[in-house]
Amino acid sequence: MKRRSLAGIGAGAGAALFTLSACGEDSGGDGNGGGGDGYVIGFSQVGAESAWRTANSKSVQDAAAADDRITELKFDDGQQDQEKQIAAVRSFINQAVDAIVIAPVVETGWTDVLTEASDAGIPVVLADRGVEAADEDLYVTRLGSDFEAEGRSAGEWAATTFATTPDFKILELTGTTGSAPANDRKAGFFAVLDEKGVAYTLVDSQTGNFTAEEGKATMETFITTHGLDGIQLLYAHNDEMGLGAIQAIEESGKAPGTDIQIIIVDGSKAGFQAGVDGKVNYIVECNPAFGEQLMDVVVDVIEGGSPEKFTPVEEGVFGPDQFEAELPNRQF
Ligand code: GYE
Repeated sequence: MKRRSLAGIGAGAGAALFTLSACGEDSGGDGNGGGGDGYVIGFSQVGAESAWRTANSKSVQDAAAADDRITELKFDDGQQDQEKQIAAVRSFINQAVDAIVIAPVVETGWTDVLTEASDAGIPVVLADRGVEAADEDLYVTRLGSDFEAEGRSAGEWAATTFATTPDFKILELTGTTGSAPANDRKAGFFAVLDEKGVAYTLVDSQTGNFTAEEGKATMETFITTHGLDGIQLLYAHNDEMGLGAIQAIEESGKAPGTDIQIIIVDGSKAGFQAGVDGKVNYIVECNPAFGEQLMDVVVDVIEGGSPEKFTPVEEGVFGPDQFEAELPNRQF
């Protein structure tokens, strides 16, 4: 493994003291985990809960394998369990990796382990999800989506679509409780409705933990509790929960996309197919394919760079008239 000369945390003084010999001879190692002399990175991933996540893991692993600057990416699947993620990060610290990448399942509860990484002089880069603002000094940068902007895009479409439906009724399937995308997709969505002065009622909002199974189960509870008559919109924070809910709606005898309109976030192949089938009405894209960009950020940080605190990945939005043309372009 390549050794950093000093316990810098990427930016600032540690960066300035990084010695050239550490990278001069080493860059251009054989990569691919083949025992070369490049960097060793630990990556604590959230889990494998969605097509988005699987595509994201593949993007990061493929990018690391193809990158001559990286000798090894130690990959740990946290199975949506913060304790498992913390244990993985501690193990990376013990192995004295060159940098740690974390996709934190929830926003809170990271202070101790981030402090341990900082004390060990190992820079931490957040990928995808963020942590609470109080811990901002304990990581170098976050590369991922602007989840609030995603929520705002969904809110813009809802405000326009239901502009002339007085007091329209909403059901919300939220992502993992306490996760950055669940918090921010909700906040952005309702901020837009409130700013625009649209009259709505949030009939119910419960988590589906970003999975199809839990999305379906929560939708079944919504249907039992409230029925679907008079409800105009389901806002699902990801594709899987939306797809699970579609099943529950169909099993109850209603037509998803028609009897109740549906917004999903991610834009997987399956999500777009549901759009082409008329079961989804609006898709907010969330882009998981940032592996190469992540490798550049991580190497930059190891070598003492001080990137912006947040780098957003590019994403778009899609309405019904774009679903069919876009489906073949989807990568996950
Ligand atoms: O939208 C969802 C996944 O954190 C952006 O996590 C990610 C979200 C994504 O489970 O499908």
